[in-house]
Amino acid sequence: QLEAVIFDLDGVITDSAEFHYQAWQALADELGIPFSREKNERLKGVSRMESLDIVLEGSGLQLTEAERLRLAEKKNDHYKQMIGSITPEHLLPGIPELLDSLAQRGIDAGLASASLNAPLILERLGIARRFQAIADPAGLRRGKPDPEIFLTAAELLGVTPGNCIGVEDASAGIAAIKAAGMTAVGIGSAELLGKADLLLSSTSELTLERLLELLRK
Ligand code: B16
Ligand code: MG
Repeated sequence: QLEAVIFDLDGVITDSAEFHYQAWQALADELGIPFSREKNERLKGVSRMESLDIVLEGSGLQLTEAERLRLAEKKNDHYKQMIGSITPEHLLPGIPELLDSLAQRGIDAGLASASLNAPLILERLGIARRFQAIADPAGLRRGKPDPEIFLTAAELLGVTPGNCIGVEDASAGIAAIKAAGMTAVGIGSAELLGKADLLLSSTSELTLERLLELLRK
């Protein structure tokens, strides 16, 4: 029986990846190191400091921890400036309808995003109050593919992992959902998300009927 749906943010609820890309690209340009949209793909679902390591990879730059923190902060300041322009129009298709149906049925919505900016983005999207729990990535020891963030969200909601569906657009995220003992829905290509229990090409296909049917099986 479906008790809760636990969502990833970037790539599932909204496309913040484009803003992340622009902020990292600006930082790389300033440092005079190569960066591209292709490399940006590797940053999806990855924490801020780990993302910085990927951006700096092969640059030959030797930085102290303080310098790395300063660069991450600089990128984040720029990113925050950009997400200030997010409005409810930036919600991916089908998401507002799904959140409505969940509320009507009394099924919980949880968030399992690696982003420390997630609460601010949910506010900007106008859906913050739709979520009964938001796992705080700052308090976690391990990132996806570790199940910790999904298990934390389930614990905050007081639900059984086996009665939860997790929705993700990254392969590490699907692995995290499965490791948590939840049912995984992937948004994207089979190439990347082959391990998902249900694969959809767009969030517009993400309906409550489909999710209920998935747990009935
Ligand atoms: P922040 P998700 C992730 O969000 C992004 O996909 C990833 O690119 C980003 O580095 C990470 O959040 C941390 O974000 O710098 O805002 O803390 O996909 O887990 O919702
Ligand atoms: Mg994501």
